[in-house]
Amino acid sequence: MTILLYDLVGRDESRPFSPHCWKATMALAHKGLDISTAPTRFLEVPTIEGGASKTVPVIRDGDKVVIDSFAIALYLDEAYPDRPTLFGGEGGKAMARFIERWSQLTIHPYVTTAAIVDLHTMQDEENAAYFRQSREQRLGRRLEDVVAARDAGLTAFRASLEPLRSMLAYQPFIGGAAPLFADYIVFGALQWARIATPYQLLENSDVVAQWFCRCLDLHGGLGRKVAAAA
Ligand SMILES: N[C@@H](CCC(=O)N[C@@H](CS)C(=O)NCC(=O)O)C(=O)O
Repeated sequence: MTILLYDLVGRDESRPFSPHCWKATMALAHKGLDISTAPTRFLEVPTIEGGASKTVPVIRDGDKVVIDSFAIALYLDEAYPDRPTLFGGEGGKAMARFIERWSQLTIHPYVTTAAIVDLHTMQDEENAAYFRQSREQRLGRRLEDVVAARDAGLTAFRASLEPLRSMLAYQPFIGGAAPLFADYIVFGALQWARIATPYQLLENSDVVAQWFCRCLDLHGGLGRKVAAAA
């Protein structure tokens, strides 16, 4: 059976950009499950599945609707135990939660700083107005004032990735020899940046950039199906 993924898009349906939806996309591919996607714009999110969620990703698998990227990965491992694991067991689930919090609190704020104006530009008129209003309220500043800080923050952002960078001296993926959901969590954050903005967050020589390229190659180059922002 095909699993339906509600995937966040802007004006261009072929450029899904949400970090959390990318986590779900990679998790579904890791499991080798067939999917169809429902391109969803910000203002459509509250209407999907009868108003089941305020955010995407949301999946429908037969009768089952699952909300939240982490919950989706947990569900997929439980519902499809014969497919490749996303967590490698209970300890893996707990540690993936640490990676999720680290990514959300360390990587997401800087991607927001770097890409917020480009993310606004990706939306159609109605959704751009919603995006500006909701984000300016959340951030307490105009989008243009947020992005003005990106050059000043770049060195500190790159330094903040040192735990990941130094780990990559031991193993090619966060999951070890092969990727797990923890890899897709961090991948989602950097893929969000890659699709939204041409601003270069990582130097090409950075081992984190090399790990990210390995993730782009996974599952038949799924991540590369959307070109980097130019
Ligand atoms: N914890 C949730 C977060 C999902 C989330 O924040 N999704 C954003 C898109 S990246 C969203 O749907 N936002 C709706 C809005 O801002 O109106 C998850 O991991 O799925």
